[in-house]
Parts: sequence; structure tokens; C-alpha cells
Amino acid sequence: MRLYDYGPSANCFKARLLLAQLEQPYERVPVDIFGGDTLTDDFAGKNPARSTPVLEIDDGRYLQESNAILWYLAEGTRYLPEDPFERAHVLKWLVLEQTDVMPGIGGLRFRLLTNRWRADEPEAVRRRELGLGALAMLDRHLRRRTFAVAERYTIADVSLYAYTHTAPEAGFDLAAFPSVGAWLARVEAQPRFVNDLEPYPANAERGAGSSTYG
Ligand SMILES: N[C@@H](CCC(=O)N[C@@H](CS)C(=O)NCC(=O)O)C(=O)O
Repeated sequence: MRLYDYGPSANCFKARLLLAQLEQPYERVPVDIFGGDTLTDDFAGKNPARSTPVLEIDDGRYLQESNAILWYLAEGTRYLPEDPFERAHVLKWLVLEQTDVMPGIGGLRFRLLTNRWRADEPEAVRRRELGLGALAMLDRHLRRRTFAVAERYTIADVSLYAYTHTAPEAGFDLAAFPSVGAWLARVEAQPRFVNDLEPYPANAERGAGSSTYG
């Protein structure tokens, strides 16, 4: 198994975290997004959307999209429930992670940290509203729950954790969301938890590299 992977991407970190918790051996293939690696025809052959992560399974087939990768890896393990209703709830959170958490927290954080946006420009303000809404939704949900679904740690938590824990770097104050803070600590206490998310390198700065982000 191979993971085409960018160290500072929390979408990639989701896959790395679950692979570590599953104790699944794999080869990590670094993709330098801002060095132009996702712009090549070779990479488009692996993922037409030109994004990381991409999982290559042992028969040579490719799987794209972080949450689809989590689902595939977790199937048949304790990290994905068997009950159809609980599975549907896991799927619900994987969808909300992509529609609200990733753009509202992760996308904002990336553009602020790499000087693509100022915090007061309209698109940053819009994303901040989305992120605040996502944190409020999670906080309400976690007020009386241990984990996102079925009162146990699942890939819904892996996925939601990835960008939620970076919220302070996007300017959010997690003290306003105490249930989220307590849940982040519960995730971090899980067996074989590892946070290997890397900082953005110099070539990720606006104008410094060559990528789909300009
Ligand atoms: N929906 C995708 C988003 C993946 C994504 O945006 N990946 C970024 C890094 S966080 C990427 O590889 N971008 C490279 C590019 O667009 O050139 C997923 O969850 O896997």
C-alpha cells in the first residue's frame, strides 16, 4: 500500500493517523504540492482532481479523497460501525467535515498562514463565519457525547479532528467551545494516536511556488 502524501496537509494527516492506529504498514510517497508535483500528467493519472491524499492499494488501483480513504481502510475494523444507522451517521459527519470544517477552518488557516488572504477581507470573513458555525455545531453535538458517533472513536472523529484541532491557527478561540476542547483531548488519548502534521514550508507562501493555488 502506498500513500501519496503532503506532510502539512490535514487531509493527508487523516490517512496517516488511521494507518498508524491500524498498525498498517505502507509506503509514504511525498508530494511537493508547491513544487508543482500535482500539476504533472503523471499525478493527474493518479488523481484527476490533482489533490492529495491518494491511496494506491497493492493491486495498483488508486483511491482518492481523504474520507473515502478512511472509509476503505476502516471497513471491517472497530473504527467503522457495522450498524447501518451508525454507518449513515459516520457518513453524515464525513460530509459535514468537507462542507463546513475543512473550508471553514482548514481552508482559512492555509490562506492566512501562507499570506494569501488578510483576516479582514470578505472571503476570509465568510470562511470565518462558516468555521464558527462548524465549531458551534460540533460543540452542541459533543455536549452530551463522548465521540461523534455511537459513543466510540470512529473515522468520523479521525476526520473531524484533522482540521478542528488546527482552529487556533486560523484565529478561532477554542475556549468558546469547551465540548470541542474536551473531545480533542479524548481523541489525542486514543491508542497509537500520533500527530505528525507538518508546518507549511517556505514554498507554500503566496507567489513562492507553483501549484493549483497560484
Ligand atoms: N476533498 C479532498 C481535498 C484534498 C485537498 O484539498 N488536498 C490538498 C492538500 S490539503 C491538495 O493536495 N492540493 C493540491 C492541489 O490542489 O494542487 C480530500 O478530502 O482529499
